[in-house]
Amino acid sequence: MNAKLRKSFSNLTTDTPFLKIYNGGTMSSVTDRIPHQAPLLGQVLQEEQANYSIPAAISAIIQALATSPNFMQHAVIQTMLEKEGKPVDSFNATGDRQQKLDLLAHDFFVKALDNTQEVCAIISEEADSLVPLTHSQAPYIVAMDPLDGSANVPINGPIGTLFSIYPRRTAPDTPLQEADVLVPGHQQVAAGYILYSTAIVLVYATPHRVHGFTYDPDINDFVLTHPSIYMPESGLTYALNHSYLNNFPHYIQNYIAYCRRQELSCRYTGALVADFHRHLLEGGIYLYPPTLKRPNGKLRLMFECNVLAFIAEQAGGMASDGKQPILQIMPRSLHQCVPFYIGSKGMIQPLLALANK
Ligand code: AFP
Repeated sequence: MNAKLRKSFSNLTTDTPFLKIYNGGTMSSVTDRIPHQAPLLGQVLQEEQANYSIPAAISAIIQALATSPNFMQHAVIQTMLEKEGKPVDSFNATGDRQQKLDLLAHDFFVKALDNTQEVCAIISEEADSLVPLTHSQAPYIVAMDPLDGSANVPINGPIGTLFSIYPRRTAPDTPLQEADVLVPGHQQVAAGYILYSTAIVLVYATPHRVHGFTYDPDINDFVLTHPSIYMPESGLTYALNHSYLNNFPHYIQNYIAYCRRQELSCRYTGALVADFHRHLLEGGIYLYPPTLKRPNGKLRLMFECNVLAFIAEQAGGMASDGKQPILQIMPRSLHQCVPFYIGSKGMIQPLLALANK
């Protein structure tokens, strides 16, 4: 520890606020490192419970999902060490090649959520149908994409996990059916994502606020680094796969021409979570339009679009399929895909004006 920092620590007493943040941390463990002034995930969730009546079960579910950093980092590293980053011969319900890591991540989250005893079933991008959990009477259903951007794993690019929490609509003693979870995204009570990149970040939204946290490996916890996020009205980047440009509808081609005239930068990582995170913080727009090969686009309404649309709307942004707000779409099937446009209001609105001309 440098002399200046040591001096500032010598003035500390056990009543100093940041020491209390460590709940049980000792003087010796905290003096080994620069202190956080900011609260931890559990504390923020507790505050949401107290001030906004967010049910304790929602906190428990988010905290269970937040246990993934160690697992995910080890699983990715192990995959690379064992040269198992290459795809295996298995496909999920929408025909994407599944990597071993996709399935490991799915299993990890199923166990973590089952342990909360608050979730009666999961729907997952990696499972063809509803996955019932042990506590069949529990009040919530979680929709998730356990591993977004799996094609980035072999090149050590960013990857993510997306999740939505829905209240169970049917009586606890009735058997749950797939139709029970096919509800529009505005019925989510919370949604979020974890972005695994050089640092690991967790963002969650409730109907009240959107908060961002950064994982601190020294304390194995998430620290509040981005309180009450508001998505800027506009930004300097757009994200889409340019190689399909000639296959996009004309209004999309016109919109991209407009972006290029404004000299906006194109930034596309191959992981929706990473592209969205940039736009959430700095403004921008992400587009996955219909193509000839994929007339409904590639992204799944229940596992990707609804999650991010909920976060975007709570943060002042917008999400649409070109015709209606994403959160209003009544899903027809678990793995339904929809065209997807999401980002800053000031960038989505001109796109919708072109779409509806
Ligand atoms: P994978 O999880 O199969 O890698 O797909 C990632 C994704 O769903 C989304 O995160 C990307 O933005 C998008 O697909 C990339 O798709 P294209 O390769 O068709 O551009």
